Amino acid sequence: METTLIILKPDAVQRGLTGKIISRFEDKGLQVVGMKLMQISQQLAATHYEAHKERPFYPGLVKFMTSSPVVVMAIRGNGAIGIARNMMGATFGSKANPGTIRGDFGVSNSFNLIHGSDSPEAAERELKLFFGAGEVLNWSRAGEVWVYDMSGGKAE
Ligand code: D4T
Repeated sequence: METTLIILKPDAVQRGLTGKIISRFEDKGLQVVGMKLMQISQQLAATHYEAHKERPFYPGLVKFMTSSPVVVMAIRGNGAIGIARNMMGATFGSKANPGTIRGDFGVSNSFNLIHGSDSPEAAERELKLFFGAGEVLNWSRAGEVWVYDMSGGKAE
């Protein structure tokens, strides 16, 4: 099972879209194992986006991400990182396909509603940045056996 970091960005929170977006992950069958509302500090934004430090959009990106609360989520499932990225769609709503989160809920070329880790290495790093010890819970879903075929002893 993979666990990925999802951030519902300030525009998603301000536009009241968090419930709809969380429902998409739940409806898909992915498991929410961590979730909180928080305000991202300058320091945390700088660490999270350090790979983009030299990019022209970096100052605006940090300003946006620290401007208003976000919802951070840890989401788990087989292949959860790639599944979540596909559900998010292309980087900006103006280009993202209908049926994706960005494609259905946004039109901007700057505000893009959601972040998702793009690799297992990124997920591990980012989950540690946003969740402290004990904040990601290993809990059993009652309906797990109807989400995955467990007959072979592992989730398929
Ligand atoms: P994230 O990382 O937020 O899940 O988005 P993507 O993986 O789809 O996009 P990215 O890493 O290329 O960009 C990270 C972050 O920077 C913002 N951004 C990006 C921006 O404001 N202007 C730009 O031109 C680009 C390329 C949006 C997402």
